[in-house]
Amino acid sequence: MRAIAGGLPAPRVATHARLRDPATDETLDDSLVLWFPAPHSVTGEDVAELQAHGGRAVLTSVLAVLGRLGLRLAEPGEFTRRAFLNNKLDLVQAEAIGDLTAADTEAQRRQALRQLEGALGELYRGWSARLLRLLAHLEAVIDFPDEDLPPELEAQIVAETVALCGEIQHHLTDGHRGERLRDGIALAIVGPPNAGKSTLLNQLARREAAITSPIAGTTRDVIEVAVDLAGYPVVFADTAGLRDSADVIEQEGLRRARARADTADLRLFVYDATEPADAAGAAAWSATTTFLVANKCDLLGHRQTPLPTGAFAISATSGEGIAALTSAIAARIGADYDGTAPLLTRARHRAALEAAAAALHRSANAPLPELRAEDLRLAWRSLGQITGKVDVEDLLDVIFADFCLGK
Ligand SMILES: Nc1nc2c(ncn2[C@@H]2O[C@H](COP(=O)(O)OP(=O)(O)OP(=O)(O)O)[C@@H](O)[C@H]2O)c(=O)[nH]1
Ligand SMILES: [Mg+2]
Repeated sequence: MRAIAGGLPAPRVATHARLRDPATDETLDDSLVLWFPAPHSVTGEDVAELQAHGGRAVLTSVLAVLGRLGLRLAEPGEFTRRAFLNNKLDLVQAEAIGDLTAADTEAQRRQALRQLEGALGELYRGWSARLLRLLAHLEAVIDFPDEDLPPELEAQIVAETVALCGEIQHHLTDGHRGERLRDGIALAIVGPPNAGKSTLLNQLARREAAITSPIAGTTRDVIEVAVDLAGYPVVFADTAGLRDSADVIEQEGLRRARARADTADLRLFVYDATEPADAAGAAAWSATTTFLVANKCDLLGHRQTPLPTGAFAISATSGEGIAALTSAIAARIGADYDGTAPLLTRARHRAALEAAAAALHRSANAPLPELRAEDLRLAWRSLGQITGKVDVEDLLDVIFADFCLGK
């Protein structure tokens, strides 16, 4: 800071400064500089911030001077890693910063922010603290068998172990909602050939993502489009029209269509409203997660064909009814995914929680206090790995590797 900006500004005050090359005294940029002495900085170390103009020439010359002063570029995620190592945040929060920089939609941003604010870490730390208390009590039972410990203590410890195990298992059976919000909610478009599935996909994607044609059997492969639907990340998958076919390529397309529809979180079953009998095909999937969509309503004219209950009448070519359909999808996703309880967001957390729950279950069923204590210890270590309390050196490289530079 002294070499390039001509001195140290007052701590945490944005200060106007000329950046100069100390070797030639040439002015490189007119900028703002900030000085954050440790420990009150983002990483907990001394941090100098230079706010240079963004042009390539300015940045190249400033970086060249900094390089000559012995500085180097940060590795991906290095600032966050240092902040973690200096106890400025826990691992769950560090991961939230990674998610926040990668968030594409409002729901993803909200989830990452909630995680960064520490709600998820707090939940896990709360469980750790309870576990540690249980462990301490159990150690007391083991180490001081002759002391006057309350006789019901052992039974209480087992009961509390069972309760904790139940809470963790409940958190685990969330239908992977938090992970889905990070990765996108899968929504498959299925139905008979020529029903207008691809036309609907193009409407939802607002671009010509899939080929449409009056020829039945146009779509063969699964075509995916990621869409920001009212703030939720949704991946729509258009699929081949369902019918019996002797064509081997089409058969493979049908296999993929069914597989995708079976594994999707939600489905749109699209049929031609002028062929009301086709609606019956929707019964192959659960009605609670399948929207029934009667397309080509423009062709019904004055014919008053009553629609099945709950069906959405649309015209994928004119766009009629699409807004009502998308808001119904968004409302459905909102009901499923917006909660105040923090959601599990990563497979890494899930694996550690599963290990913890399994150890607690073993502990509650073990015959001897020594065995129960050993499993409590294992459960505690598993929980600690999530927030970074124990044994995470080998995990750090994995976690910080997917960060972008400069974070
Ligand atoms: N009149 C009318 N025609 C439509 C509508 N939606 C789609 N079409 C037409 O129906 C034909 C089939 O549309 P596609 O979107 O290719 O149908 P698909 O369900 O993807 O068909 P496959 O890929 O063969 O399963 C095309 O000629 C579309 O222009 C609609 O709402 N009204
Ligand atoms: Mg198609």
